[in-house]
Amino acid sequence: MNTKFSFRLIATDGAARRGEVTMPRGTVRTPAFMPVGTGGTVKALYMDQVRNAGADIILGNTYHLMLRPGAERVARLGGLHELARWPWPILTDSGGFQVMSLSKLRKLNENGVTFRSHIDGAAYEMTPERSIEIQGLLDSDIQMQLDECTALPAKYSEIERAMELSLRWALRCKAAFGDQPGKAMFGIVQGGDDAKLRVRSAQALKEMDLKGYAIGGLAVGEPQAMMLEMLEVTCPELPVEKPRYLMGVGTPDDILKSVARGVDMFDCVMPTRAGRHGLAYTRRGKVNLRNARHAEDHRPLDEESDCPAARDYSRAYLHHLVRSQEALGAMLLSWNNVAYYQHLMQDIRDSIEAGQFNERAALISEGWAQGDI
Ligand code: PRF
Repeated sequence: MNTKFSFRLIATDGAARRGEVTMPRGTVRTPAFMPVGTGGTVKALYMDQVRNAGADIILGNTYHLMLRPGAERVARLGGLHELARWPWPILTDSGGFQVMSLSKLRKLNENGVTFRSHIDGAAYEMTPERSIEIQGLLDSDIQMQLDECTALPAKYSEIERAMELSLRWALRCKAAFGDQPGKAMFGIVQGGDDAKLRVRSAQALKEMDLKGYAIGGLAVGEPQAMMLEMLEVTCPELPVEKPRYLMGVGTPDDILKSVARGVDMFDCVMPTRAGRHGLAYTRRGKVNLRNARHAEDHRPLDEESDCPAARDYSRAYLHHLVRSQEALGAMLLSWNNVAYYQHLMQDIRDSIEAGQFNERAALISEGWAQGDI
């Protein structure tokens, strides 16, 4: 068994990278997409569906789990893997981003952030040290530093302040994490839409010699072209021998274009959230199952898929389930979408190994452009 956290590059094609992140609980094939399991569940799915769809790792959230059921309670229950019946790797976000987007009455200072729970209004304090402590109680394999993510557009001075604060918090998180060979703590590059700040952040984090690097503060209101420009300035500053994770991204198109610029890992609520809202991802683009045109359509979403949700149920039935707000509608569409994203990643990995990434990416985009008939 592998006792150490490690990353190895298997192949590159232009800036696109095919690699492997290995840790005691398993190996993550990159480029990887991590389904989001916010509160200890990938919503509407059994863990064996998530695993069989091809996921090597899922994401959990410090913020949600500290509020409910509580980090110490998760630890007493044997940790998040045991509780949720997912024995493979788990990455946890640090909480800062969710505090800023979900909680009430938050106050941020040098030491951390105080806030009230969005569930019952109870007061909490989150510091870099407490975030790492919680992620340890959850027994997370890849832990994230506490950071401050600035929503865009924002003033330069505000972006700079949050980026510098995030660097100081990275140092505190590194110290709190200490030496845990089987696990990793990733730093998070911030710097908004400013190239100079992005470079400063990436270089300072590289100096800290962390086991991996996330790119945060993107997909927060800026156009896709700006996000891609920021990846183009950030990725070359990061060490080639460490994994790179673009947080909270994205659409299949965002993923293709980010892989082309050197990103290795992604997470997004998109496949599961879209599934709960009646939207299906397919090779021919997004399909809205609410639409009346599906009411008597016998065809499945994708007869060639190996996912039963895509292959074995008619669009007419899915339409009926979505319109009647049946739980099974959300379950089948989430399943289809998680499988679609995992197939996309497998396709990307294979094409990088074959030295055909650009050609394959163009074909995949052409498929979406054809549209669903
Ligand atoms: N920081 C953290 N989590 C995140 C982000 C960030 O900047 C984003 C931004 N897309 C998503 N999730 N800690």
